[in-house]
Amino acid sequence: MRGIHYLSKLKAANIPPELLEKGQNRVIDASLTLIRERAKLKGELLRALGGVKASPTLLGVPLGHNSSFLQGPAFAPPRIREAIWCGSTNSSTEEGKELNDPRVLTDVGDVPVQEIRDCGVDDDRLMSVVSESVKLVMEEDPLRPLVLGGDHSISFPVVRAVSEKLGGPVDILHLDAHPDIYHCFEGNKYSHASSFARIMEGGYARRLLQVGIRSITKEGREQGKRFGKLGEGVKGVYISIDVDCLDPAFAPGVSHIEPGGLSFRDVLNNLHNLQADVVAADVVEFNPQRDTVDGMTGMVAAKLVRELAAKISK
Ligand SMILES: [Mn+2]
Repeated sequence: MRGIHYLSKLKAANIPPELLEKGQNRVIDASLTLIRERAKLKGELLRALGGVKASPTLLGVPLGHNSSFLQGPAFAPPRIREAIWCGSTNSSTEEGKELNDPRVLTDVGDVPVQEIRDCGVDDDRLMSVVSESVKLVMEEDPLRPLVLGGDHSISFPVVRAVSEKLGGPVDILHLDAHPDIYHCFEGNKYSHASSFARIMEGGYARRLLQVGIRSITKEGREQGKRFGKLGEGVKGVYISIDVDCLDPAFAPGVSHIEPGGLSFRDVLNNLHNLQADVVAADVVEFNPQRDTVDGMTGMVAAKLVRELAAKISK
């Protein structure tokens, strides 16, 4: 995607930088306004309905450019929504919650990642916009963010916002084939392979419990190993699910196919057995460009979101 970045190649040195900066600020303000107003409306409705303490709220972050390989996860959020509401299955979760009930699942839309980048906004600022969007959701009791990625780089700005908003670190349950704790990957500190290094060094999480890891280098092993009961003595538990934690037999539509993974039932058992206050969650790395023609991985990602919604809602 070129956008305004392309101006430098056109030698547009005569364009005043303030002109670009002011325009970028307006676009970012407009983007945040739509999320803020939708979150406000959903929060007001849920508080008027009453009897609800935690309502999972979808926030899409269609960002794929921090992938080291393919960028298809940028196209995932609309595919996941489509599969959540696909008529081939009903709207009940496995433990009997009703997704049609706005107390169980609501939505504030997507952070317009491509539109913001198209204006020449860099990643420092873009990541702040993602964090700000998550905070706008959390501003409205009882909404809790259920974030649709996107590649795994989005977990850093999301967890940062959750921790800053709650005023302390969380514990993280991280399901993935990969540890994603490279200090820097290919020179990119925001790489999808470095998100948990940024989270841990920022103090946004106390514990990181990784499940499903099967593609780990020596550096990865050395960066790991610290663990009691998840969520005790912290502000709550954050769940991050990389779809590639699953064996590719269950979820072929991912960028990094890594055989020997978890079954869908293994993942659901992990979720259902977790006894903790889940404050927010994400589902990342679904790549629709690698999915089967019938959209099988989209349905898998959607079911992960549905079951996470059941886990968060109360
Ligand atoms: Mn992964």
